[in-house]
Amino acid sequence: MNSGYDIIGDIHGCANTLCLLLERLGYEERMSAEGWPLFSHPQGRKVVFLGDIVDRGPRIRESLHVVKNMVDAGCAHCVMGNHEYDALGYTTKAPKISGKTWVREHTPRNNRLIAETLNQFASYPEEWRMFLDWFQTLPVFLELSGFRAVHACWDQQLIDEFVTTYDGNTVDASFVRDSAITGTFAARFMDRVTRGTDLSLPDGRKILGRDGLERGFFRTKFWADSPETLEDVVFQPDPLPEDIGVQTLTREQKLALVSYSSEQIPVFIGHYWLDGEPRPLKDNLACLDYSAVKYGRLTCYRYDGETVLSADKFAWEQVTQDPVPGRFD
Ligand SMILES: [Mn+2]
Repeated sequence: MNSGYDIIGDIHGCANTLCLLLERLGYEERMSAEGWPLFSHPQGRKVVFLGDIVDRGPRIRESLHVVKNMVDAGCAHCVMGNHEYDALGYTTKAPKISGKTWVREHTPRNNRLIAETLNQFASYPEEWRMFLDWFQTLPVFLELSGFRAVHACWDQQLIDEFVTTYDGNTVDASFVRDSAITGTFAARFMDRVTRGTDLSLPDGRKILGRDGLERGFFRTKFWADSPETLEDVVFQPDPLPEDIGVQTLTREQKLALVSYSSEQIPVFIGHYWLDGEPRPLKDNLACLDYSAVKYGRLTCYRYDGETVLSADKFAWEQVTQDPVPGRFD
């Protein structure tokens, strides 16, 4: 008897924190045959992981084992994050016509982003291969009873188009290969659901992100109600320069935005590096990425069928610089 879902945001290798959070939520641990912990809930609650298990953090391999064990045992679902998609792309040869060698090119920037993951798997190549095969099976969007989950953006139009053409919610290897070709449906779809929407900065301007990367675009909300200015749609830790924020959205920009109206069932997303006290962003939308790997909070929403989300249903584990009573050393 399933009695609700605990939806958990981006883990990025914070495996000790993940175990603490699962315990806080009442999950009980036993050992699986392979010696990795398997968490399950005595009342049959299940977890929905919002993707981005890998990259950046200290215990990526351990995080993957904990998450996959739960999924394999039927105790959790996990949707694909942009970092799992990137790992697939990084290890998949691109079609010739794309002009690329790999679906995700091995540029210095991309190399740096995946380095931590490859490092931690350096002595376990067959395990890494196994997890890559597993990433390929992850749903890219998920609709369960009463709510939806996706890593970055629920774009109903693209999702409908996907379901009509491909039937289901997973992508196969050839879809990933096609996504290397600019302008294909596969490219637009993967980018939209795992990375969300963005707009270019006007006049070729660039801003330096908190993560040290320079970008010519900014992330936007897909749930803004009747936005008028760039400031109304920006959604990222780095604010827009003031003179840009006040600019009015053009017709093209408005058309490019995706909307998620208040009448729709609740949707949960990760991806956006929020900070501060977790709370719903709208009655029917919550982001559960509170920057755990940057000493933020590994965050969960305890969902029990409600149509209006509530601030008191968040739970989290604060990540500190002090070593946690670790399961994994
Ligand atoms: Mn992330």
